[in-house]
Amino acid sequence: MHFTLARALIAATTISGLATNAANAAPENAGPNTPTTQLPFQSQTVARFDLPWAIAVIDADRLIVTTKPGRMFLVDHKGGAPVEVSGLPKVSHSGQNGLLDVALAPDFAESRRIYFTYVEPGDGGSSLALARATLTGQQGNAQLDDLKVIWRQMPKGRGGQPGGIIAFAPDGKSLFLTSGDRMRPQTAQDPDLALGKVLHLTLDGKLAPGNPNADAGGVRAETWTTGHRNPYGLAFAPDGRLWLHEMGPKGGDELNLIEPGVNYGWPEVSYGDNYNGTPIPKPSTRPEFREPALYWTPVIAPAGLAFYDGDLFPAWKGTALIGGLKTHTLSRVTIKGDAAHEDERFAMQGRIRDVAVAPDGAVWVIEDASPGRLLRLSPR
Ligand SMILES: [Ca+2]
Repeated sequence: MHFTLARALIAATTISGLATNAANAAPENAGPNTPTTQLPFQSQTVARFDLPWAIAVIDADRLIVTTKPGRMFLVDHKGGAPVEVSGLPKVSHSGQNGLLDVALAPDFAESRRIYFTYVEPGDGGSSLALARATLTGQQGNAQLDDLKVIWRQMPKGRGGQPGGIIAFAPDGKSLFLTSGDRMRPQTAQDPDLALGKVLHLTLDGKLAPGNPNADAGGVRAETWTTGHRNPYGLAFAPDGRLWLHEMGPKGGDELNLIEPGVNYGWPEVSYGDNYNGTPIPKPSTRPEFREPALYWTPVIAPAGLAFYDGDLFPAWKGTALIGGLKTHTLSRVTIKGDAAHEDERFAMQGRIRDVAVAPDGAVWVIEDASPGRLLRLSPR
């Protein structure tokens, strides 16, 4: 009992230490976590797609699925086969590029508006684009109307790692968008390029008021945070704070608490090394860059991020669900203050590309494969 008390006192001291020096707290490496095959859920395969990329939940039964080659589908898991949505723009599909994220507008119930991202072809290569459209049609027939590209990354160029994740502010009045470095690492530190950044925009894709450099104009004004490599996860926690994960190079995948004006260090620092084996300075050597809350070496290749707020898995309440492309897993991460801990990692037998939580508490995931499964997870 005394031992427990002593441990509790040490823990309390450590936590207060973290609170006073959050930016420089040494993060935990979750890389050694071992996947469990003792799954607390059953997986129902609802549909299969060619390279599905993102899912957006409409209600307990219906969701939208994008595929990287450029198609979009409506799924009703109590209805028939998926219905293809027509009216999509031409996308540049190659490697990691293609049709990317999809998200319901905050007022979707009334407006039927959706937002989506894709890699747009054009002179000089391709670039990330954010579009908005109205989803119309009945069962068996769906299309996008009033399609408008509301934000474009310029200039166009080459390379994968596009980012492209959309997260709406909790008040529904603005949005956050991740952009990857397109495999040109130094761009992530260039304040005039919308690469390797989190951007904060209005619902019309314009500069959102209150940004840290709102008076600077151009990309600088749109930028919320700097120094990201390839973020495929962005979501608000139940307490209203914004979290992002991003893929590292050889090692050093990161989970980051996103705060305005902060520089997260890529490519100057990383817990990983370059693919050719040359080392990258570690974050502790450059205190001007924010440490991740958690990192993974070896990597999981994180994709998809959703905070569980349902009732079907009571033990998961408030925790983050993260897919692992490389590890074929679904991770569950608990966040306490500014620290994060990977509680468990479920073996999924597939490259998990996105994860979402439905209003009935079921968890939906998709698999990066052709065909790739759309799975509904519910308690055993
Ligand atoms: Ca970093």
